Amino acid sequence: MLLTLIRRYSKPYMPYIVAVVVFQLASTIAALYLPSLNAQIIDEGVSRGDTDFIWRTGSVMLLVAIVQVGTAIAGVYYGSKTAMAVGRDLRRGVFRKVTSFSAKDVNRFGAPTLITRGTNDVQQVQMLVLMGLNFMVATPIMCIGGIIMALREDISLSWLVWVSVPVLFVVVGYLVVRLMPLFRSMQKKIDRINAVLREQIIGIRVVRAFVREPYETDRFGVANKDLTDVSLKIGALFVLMFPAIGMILHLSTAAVLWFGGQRVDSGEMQVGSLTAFLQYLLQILMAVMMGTFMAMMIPRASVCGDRIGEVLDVEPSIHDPERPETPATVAGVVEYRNVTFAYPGAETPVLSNVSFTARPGETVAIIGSTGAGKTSLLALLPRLYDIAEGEVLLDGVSVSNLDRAEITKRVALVPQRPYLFSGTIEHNLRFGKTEATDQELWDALQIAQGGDFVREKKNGLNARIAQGGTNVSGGQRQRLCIARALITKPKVYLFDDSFSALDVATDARLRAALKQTTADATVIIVAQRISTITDADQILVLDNGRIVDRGTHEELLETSPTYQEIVESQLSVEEMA
Ligand code: TTP
Ligand code: MG
Repeated sequence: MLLTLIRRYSKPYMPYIVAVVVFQLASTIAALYLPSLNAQIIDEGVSRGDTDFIWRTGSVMLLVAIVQVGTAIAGVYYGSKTAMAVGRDLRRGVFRKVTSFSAKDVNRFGAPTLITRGTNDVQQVQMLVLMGLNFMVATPIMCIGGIIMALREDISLSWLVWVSVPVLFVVVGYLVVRLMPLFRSMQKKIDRINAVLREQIIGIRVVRAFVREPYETDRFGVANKDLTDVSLKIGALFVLMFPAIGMILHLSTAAVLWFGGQRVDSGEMQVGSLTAFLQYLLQILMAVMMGTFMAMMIPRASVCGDRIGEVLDVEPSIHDPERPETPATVAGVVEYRNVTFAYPGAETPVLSNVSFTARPGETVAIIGSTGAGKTSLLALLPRLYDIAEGEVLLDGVSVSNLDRAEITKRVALVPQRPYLFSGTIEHNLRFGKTEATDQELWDALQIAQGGDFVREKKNGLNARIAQGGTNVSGGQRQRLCIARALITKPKVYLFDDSFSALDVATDARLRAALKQTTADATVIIVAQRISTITDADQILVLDNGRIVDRGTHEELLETSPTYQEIVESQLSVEEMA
């Protein structure tokens, strides 16, 4: 999974990768050459007092050193460029995919983990690509080349290489194996922290209102402690790792000096060879260490790669039809034909056998107790969910055979939980129609009874809106959402309890103004207040996902016990007031 991902996303950067390989190769070979030049200077130059030789070899050495540094820098530069580009593209891939998700797909993962996958997980993969590009070429060459060069300097000390390299490998390998499961669990704990934090920040007002801070603090505390514990365990192993590596390096150095020193004493080896041998041994050990470090990153990054891949591989459960149909008319006739719908994973349907028709110029109202399925019913028209049985038709074509763009052109939904995006009022209003003129915006606001409060704002249309629209009141948010829907001038309006946060007078004014604008449109209103819907052409009484009664206000007053109950309950409330 990780490999497929990396391969797919690094393809456009092949030239960079080739550059990295070339530069790394050059820099490694130069690095391997340096100790041997050094040895020549000491053994052939200094010991013979040959100044000429020292100068000549010295300048070669300087040149090689410059090449080594230059190519190393270039290698790291292109490596970083590639890794960052891969990270950027992966993030973009995850983002694009998630935007194409239906509500069902998002629920399958949950928002927090989608966020972690698009950020932290991508970063882990990016890190591996960076490390991989920086060390992939250098490490094996340094290791093998180092061994060859060391043996060339002195073959009888070679046993030191055969002892120290495996010892280092075993020690670092052991620690890495212990670290891997910890890294894996760390990723889950980060998910958990994100989930808790997100929920608490979004629900902060509720937490305050119910004085749940201590409980929530505890809940976060547990998640935080979990993460801390894992990080501490990882830290403990790292604490072991560095002294262990240091000790092996120092012991090897001591051993080289001890045994090599004896050989120098007996004249079997020259001092320059000894220093060169020492440098090679250290280079080899460093390479082994880096290789193991990298090996350590692979499992963690591959966990992350899998998690990212899971998101990228999702085929969105709702997508545009392959051969979309185009309705003959753009009228806005809505028809539900024997619709039965259940939420994914739910056992019982929330809507059973719902049928009704709403024509242009008509207002259809839906009323029913909470949980009756009103919101669910509206969600089927813009195809937020696909239905199990029956058909939802728009201008005579089933919505599953329409391009979603075609649907949005005709249908505007004012959701029950009005949501605004961070930005300005203007930016939110233009959401459905970017080219709308300022006059259009003001007209829509006027109808939605939001003109006054926007005018009162210091910046008017440019007033800031916080994320989710939390810096305007519930009623103001509803009015802005209504205005946003009006601006698109759709054929079908869906108002899901959109007047609930308005006082009775504003509600009446709004409906009067709406009536003119929506005169030729199809309007489906979900409402709680009977007064909102008395003049509807047709009222559907929804109970437990079924339409139990239908008719006008007057008809229902006579025939529908359920409707009468609702009316009575509201009358008595009003009488009390
Ligand atoms: P809704 O359709 O949301 O009920 P409603 O709009 O009539 O209620 P209210 O007046 O309070 O706005 O929900 C019907 C049932 O569907 C309810 O039992 C909860 C369930 N449901 C889900 O399982 N998932 C969802 O995403 C939604 C919106 C509802
Ligand atoms: Mg609802």
